[in-house]
Amino acid sequence: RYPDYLNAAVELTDRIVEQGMGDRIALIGNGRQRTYKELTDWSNRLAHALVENYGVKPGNRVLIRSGNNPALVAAWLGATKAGAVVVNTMPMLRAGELAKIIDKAEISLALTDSRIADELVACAKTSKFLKQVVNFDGTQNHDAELDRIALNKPVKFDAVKTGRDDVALLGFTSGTTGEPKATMHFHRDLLIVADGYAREVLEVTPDDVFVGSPPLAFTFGLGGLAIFPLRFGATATLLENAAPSEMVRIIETYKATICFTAPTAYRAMMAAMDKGADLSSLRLAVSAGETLPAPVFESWTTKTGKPILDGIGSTELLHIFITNRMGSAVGGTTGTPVTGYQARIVDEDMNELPPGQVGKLAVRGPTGCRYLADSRQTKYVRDGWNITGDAFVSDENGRLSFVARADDMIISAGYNIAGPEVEAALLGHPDVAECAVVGAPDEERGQIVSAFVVLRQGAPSDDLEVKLLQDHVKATIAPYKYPRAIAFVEALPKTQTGKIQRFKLREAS
Ligand code: 3SK
Repeated sequence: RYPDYLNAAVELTDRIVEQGMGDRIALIGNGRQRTYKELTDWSNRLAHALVENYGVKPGNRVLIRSGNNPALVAAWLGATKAGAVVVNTMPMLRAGELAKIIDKAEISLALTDSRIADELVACAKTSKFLKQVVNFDGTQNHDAELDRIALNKPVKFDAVKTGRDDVALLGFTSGTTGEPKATMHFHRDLLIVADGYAREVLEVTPDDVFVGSPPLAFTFGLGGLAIFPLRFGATATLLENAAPSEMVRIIETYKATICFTAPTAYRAMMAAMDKGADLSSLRLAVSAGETLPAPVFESWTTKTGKPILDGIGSTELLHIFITNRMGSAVGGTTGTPVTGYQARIVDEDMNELPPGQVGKLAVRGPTGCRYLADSRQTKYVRDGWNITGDAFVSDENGRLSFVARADDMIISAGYNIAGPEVEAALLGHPDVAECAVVGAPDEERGQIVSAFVVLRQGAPSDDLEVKLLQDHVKATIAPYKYPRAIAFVEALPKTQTGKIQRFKLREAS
């Protein structure tokens, strides 16, 4: 239902202005607000600069490096209008990690927030592909090279007439091996996730104000904090430091209505509510990236009267493809497929398993999965189905529940134990702030359940507390699942997207 030719960036800016919404606020960040008209003009000027001064041609891959700020969004839209294939990268990546992405995507031009240019400059010295590193000012307080050049360009730009199936974005995923895979997304994919999930499930309107923590370099953040608001003429608030306290401040200041973040942040926001924070403007809370423990879902629902919508997506499929919905959300479940997507629970031979049986989640839908030049395509995509690394189970009504990352199943004395189930039980104890459970090698049992626990302030970290938590788990779920080892830690290791790095804990066990 999309025309043969479309440029997604035009649909997210110029088209909104054409619809009479030019004066509405598109972006808030770094102390400034930008209307749709301003964002449209800004991205058009940048597109001129990229084509005329840096020689960008349709199909060229352009890397962007920045934290979440309006300048990143403008650069992404400008490069997309110029017909480039954009690779958004996490601001924390080091030169070695960037070099792998640059090589894989054959990137010749990189645009960077001037505050974090060094690692790219280092890459350019040795890269066989990267020839130009161009600075922009992420703070919008002073000019960097790209800003100065763009300032004198016209505000109208004839966007490159890209085909709807031309690649617009490469999403990088590092997986567990550290060897990055790039997934290709077409111009139409960027609109499908908005017209599907955001329209159908979130029912976004121009009056919505989005807030959240995921980096725009992660497609969860790009969707939730840029594509979804811009598709509907709504407002995105962007935070370079999206600590829960900052999100609370933004919600209170701008009366944000939709929040995208991970379970840990929802717990911290509930603690802020206990101290008087007013989050009543939120009409929707979305959680993904980590499975949402049922106790967090229950407490949030009790406190706010609204559910957290847990969902699962992937960089491969661009955004959320299975989700709970308002009015029917059930804690501890992930929900049902978004319209247009199909999900199956399969065994190793791709046979579909009946309800109640745990297997691997396979998904297919209009937005993926297409790896760029990667022999792993045949391993991860079979008959059009993307085999995820997640163990899931479905009930008789087709409602799907996450069981564990395939790697997070613990086999102890012949029992199959899902780490996340033990985590959910531990999180039900009031002394536990956060936890992660892994299998640790054990001579007698093969593996034992080993828990790493961050305690709430004031809880004692002694043998009695270990016994208390073990007894709590035994009283909550089948006793054989209790953690035989418990270590109290200050913090859990996490990726930049907030996922707990259980492999690091496994190494430490
Ligand atoms: O569930 C996830 O981790 C995810 C990944 C990419 C895009 C969207 C989501 C929710």
